[in-house]
Amino acid sequence: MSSHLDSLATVWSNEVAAARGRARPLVALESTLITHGLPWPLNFETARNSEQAVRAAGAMPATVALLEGKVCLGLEPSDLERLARDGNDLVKASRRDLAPALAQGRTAGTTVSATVFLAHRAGLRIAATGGIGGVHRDASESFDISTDLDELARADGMLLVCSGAKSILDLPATLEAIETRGITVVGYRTSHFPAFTVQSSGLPLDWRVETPAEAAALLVKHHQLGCPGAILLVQEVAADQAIELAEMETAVQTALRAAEAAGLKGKPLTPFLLNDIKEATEGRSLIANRALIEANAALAGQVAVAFHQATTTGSSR
Ligand code: PSU
Ligand code: MN
Repeated sequence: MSSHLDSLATVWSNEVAAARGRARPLVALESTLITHGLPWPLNFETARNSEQAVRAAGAMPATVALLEGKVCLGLEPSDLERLARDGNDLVKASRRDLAPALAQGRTAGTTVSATVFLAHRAGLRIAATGGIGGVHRDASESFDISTDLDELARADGMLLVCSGAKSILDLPATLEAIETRGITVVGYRTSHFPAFTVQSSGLPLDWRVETPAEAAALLVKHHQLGCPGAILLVQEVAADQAIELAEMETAVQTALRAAEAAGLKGKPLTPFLLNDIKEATEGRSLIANRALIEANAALAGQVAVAFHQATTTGSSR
């Protein structure tokens, strides 16, 4: 007898369903950066270019979002456009928001925590975003630590490509919190933890790889061992788009003061700070943000293809 608690169906786009049927490599793309991270129309262009970058690498992009109470993996272009246009009016759904948002038929951008959870549940293993959330600078008082970190610690066998964590955060504390949770961090052609739109935080990493195949080989071992949690594969924003550390620090300080004056806390804080920094850098933070998101999608596509090859030819042992 079928129960009312049978697990919830995922709605796949036609293309993603077909790719899945043929066991092609898939990449989950996060969607809060579309709804709450970037303004229209840059968000739409970035989302489309990211999908294109995954395709160019030979993999299939599956942008993850909630549409009118349904879990969607892979969006039709018109749905992607709607998410981008309606942006801030939509829900910013972290993993804990999923059940209420679905029960109430809502449309939402999914954060890293929700995206990784939904992708993992659907059997995807590679995902991409811009920069993860982490430990906020006032966390010792506010307790504001992004749930991204806990979800990454739970998403067994996932690999998330990102440019480290956002520069608005306390990055040394964020790296410590990542270490405490046992999340593996690997630099892609870098030996330092990137700081989102700033190339380097200056914080050293223990591990680095030079090629997508090396990243895939590491993920294979992670699977073979049955290691819990996700691997973070981090790469720097391109040099010609990067913001200098000193300039970003000034912008972050100003943004933090503005947020405090406005009494902002919790969910709207990160979008508020990103927007304030955009103004302080005269839009250059947006150009950097876009560049790193697209580059991370491209790398995720390459790693997905390499992982697919490693796991289907058995050449990994
Ligand atoms: N990367 C970006 N822009 C973003 C985000 C990532 O380039 O807006 C989003 C992700 O969805 C991430 C979220 O999960 O920011 C973190 O939000 P918070 O600090 O509220 O946990
Ligand atoms: Mn938070």
